[in-house]
Amino acid sequence: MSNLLEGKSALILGVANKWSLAYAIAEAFRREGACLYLTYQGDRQRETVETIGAELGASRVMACDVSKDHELEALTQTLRSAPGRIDAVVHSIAFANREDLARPFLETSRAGYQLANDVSAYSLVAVARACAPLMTAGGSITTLSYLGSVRVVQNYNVMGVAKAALEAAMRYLASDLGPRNIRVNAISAGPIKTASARGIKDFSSILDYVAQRAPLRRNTDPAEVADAAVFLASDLGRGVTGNVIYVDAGFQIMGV
Ligand code: IMJ
Repeated sequence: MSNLLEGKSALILGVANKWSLAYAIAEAFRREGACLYLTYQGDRQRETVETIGAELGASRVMACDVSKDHELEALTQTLRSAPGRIDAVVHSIAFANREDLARPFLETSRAGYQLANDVSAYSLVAVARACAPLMTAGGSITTLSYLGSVRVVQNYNVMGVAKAALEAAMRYLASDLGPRNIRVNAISAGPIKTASARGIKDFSSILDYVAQRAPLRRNTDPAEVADAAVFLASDLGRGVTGNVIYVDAGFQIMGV
């Protein structure tokens, strides 16, 4: 594999550190010849992502908090001046209050529900609207989801509901943007030890449970998720839109 993304410009939102799925995706996109545009959220992440961007040979690293409309408008303006055209967008962003991932879902507050849905689901709509005008040659928007959107997963709670909204938003966006030859898909990754999984109760036992039962009898590697993202962003994925692709060692198909 090489040069599948030659001549393409890719915007990747959600690199926080080297364990981020967005990082693995950025690495794979670079390997395939894409020009990278990375965003980070807030000053705390700035240095880390700038260092990562420099190591990967990213063309640009920008601040963007997807919960702020004016920051997305500024992102559009910045990208309009260079590179001018975007071919691929990767949305790898989620957030819920930690307490909402620990208590019963029944206890979710209105504010906690709204926060999770705003940052984790609505942000895809906002990002798509900000980027679509720059995707003048068509292109691909890919978001990251998780099985908790369609099954009950212990402790996933409000994030599961937000991922269900994210997957539905992905389908409506695919319908709206299809006529412009912009494809929109989700990758539903198996559980992976990223910063987003750190401190989640019993995460290691979830990893063991999945590895024992998945058809491939192992967990998911970030590089496998990244290669699926390459496929979707590349011309190989030209007929695929509105889909949730499971990159999960097959776990999702299993019943008893
Ligand atoms: C997260 C919580 C509970 C169970 C979980 C996860 N499982 C997996 C995850 C089984 C795989 C990770 N995941 C898929 C996520 O979408 C995580 C989102 C997340 C994580 C945190 C932790 C720190 C925090 N807020 C968060 N918001 C969203 O404060």
